[in-house]
Amino acid sequence: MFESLKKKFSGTIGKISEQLSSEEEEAIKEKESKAETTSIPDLEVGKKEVTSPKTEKKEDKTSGKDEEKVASGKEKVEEIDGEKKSRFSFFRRKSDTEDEDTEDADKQDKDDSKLKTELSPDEAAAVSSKDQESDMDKESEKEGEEEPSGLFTFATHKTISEKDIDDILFELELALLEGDVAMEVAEQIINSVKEDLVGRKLKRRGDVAQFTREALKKAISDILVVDGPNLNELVQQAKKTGEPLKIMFVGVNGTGKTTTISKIADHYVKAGYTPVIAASDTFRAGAIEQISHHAENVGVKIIRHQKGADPAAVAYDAVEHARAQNKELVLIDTAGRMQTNVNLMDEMKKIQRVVKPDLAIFVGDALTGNDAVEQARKFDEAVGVDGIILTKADADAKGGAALSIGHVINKPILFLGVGQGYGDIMEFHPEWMVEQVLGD
Ligand SMILES: Nc1nc2c(ncn2[C@@H]2O[C@H](COP(=O)(O)OP(=O)(O)OP(=O)(O)O)[C@@H](O)[C@H]2O)c(=O)[nH]1
Ligand SMILES: [Mg+2]
Repeated sequence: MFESLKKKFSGTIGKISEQLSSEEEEAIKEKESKAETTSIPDLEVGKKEVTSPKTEKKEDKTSGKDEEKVASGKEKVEEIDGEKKSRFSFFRRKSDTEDEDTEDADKQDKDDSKLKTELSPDEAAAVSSKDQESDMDKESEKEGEEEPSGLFTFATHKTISEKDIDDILFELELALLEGDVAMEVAEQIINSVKEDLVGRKLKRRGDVAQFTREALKKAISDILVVDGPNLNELVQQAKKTGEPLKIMFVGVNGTGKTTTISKIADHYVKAGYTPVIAASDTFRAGAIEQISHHAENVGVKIIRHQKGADPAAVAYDAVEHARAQNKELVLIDTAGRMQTNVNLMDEMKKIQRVVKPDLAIFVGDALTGNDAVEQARKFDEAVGVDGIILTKADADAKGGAALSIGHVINKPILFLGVGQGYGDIMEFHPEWMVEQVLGD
């Protein structure tokens, strides 16, 4: 279920991680090359002035060897001629000529400013503050503070910028649209992820993947969590009050209304209730027989009239029956109709006027993606939908409708149909869906 949606999200996590980890790797390499330079013990003290170079032993975790590292004192090498300052060149080899040193210092300055121009203002500020820090007496650094393993200080302060993730999120947006995710939903996901990620500081390896996963989780949860009725509570309440809960199921042809009603009836019979079904699809040939057959299978009473009878009258009789027999639940089947068919939409409104159902549930076929979302919109406009059941989720790899439909009409998905058997229905919980599409 929803495999393709899952692939898209995990692809995005992978791409963002890759994008940023390559920068981390570069920084690590740079640090390692610096470490190599520092492993040459002789420091030039002639022409260059290295002020109070206190050294301490620090174990090199990668090589296992001890190496000398300047831990305090002014680490900056100042040129005698006074023009250049090398910020990152902590050490100088004795054999180096002055020219080479000047060249090195020049290069370092260039690298340094290049580094800054490539950085976002936040990152540049982080580097500048590092510069200042290196000017300060390192004695003031916290003793024994552990550096995150294997990361250069720049990398530990890498801040995610919009530029880092823009292209990847744009790709995700396109992929979501192709996967039948509604435009407004795709946009909201992208904006939310961007807002969450931009400005976050990466401190250790794996942060970026974790942050991206969290940002996606939040974005998807925000989309999926929609307030709505709690069917179980409503049925319980109906039992207490003696007034049956009346639910009308609506949707276009063949989405699974009749099958779903049978599943719901079965579900509540097993939970100790006594539903009754109204065979209000008096329009399609075979519809009354079909639902009668299901009612018999799951052991519930069906109220039926002749084919062509007034669907509202059938529903009315079913409600009367439930009241008389103290049944808690009336499930009203209706004929499938295209949302564009004005007459049939009006007929549905008549049932509503006559019976005043407590809930109108839109039954949509998950496989129809965006169409299901559009249908939901139209049915909501016509009768005011209270909740959604999405069928055939078992065969739906895309997941676009499941992700979008509730958000678009601001009504929750109550159940998912996950097969053709009576037991193939599950309550829908947003956390479950988030786990489906972002779980490991
Ligand atoms: N795989 C799968 N098939 C389903 C599911 N729900 C319904 N179906 C199948 O979809 C087909 C149509 O189901 P119906 O219940 O007749 O659909 P309907 O909306 O009542 O159709 P109309 O009354 O003609 O509008 C049947 O073959 C069902 O078995 C589901 O969750 N998963
Ligand atoms: Mg039907």
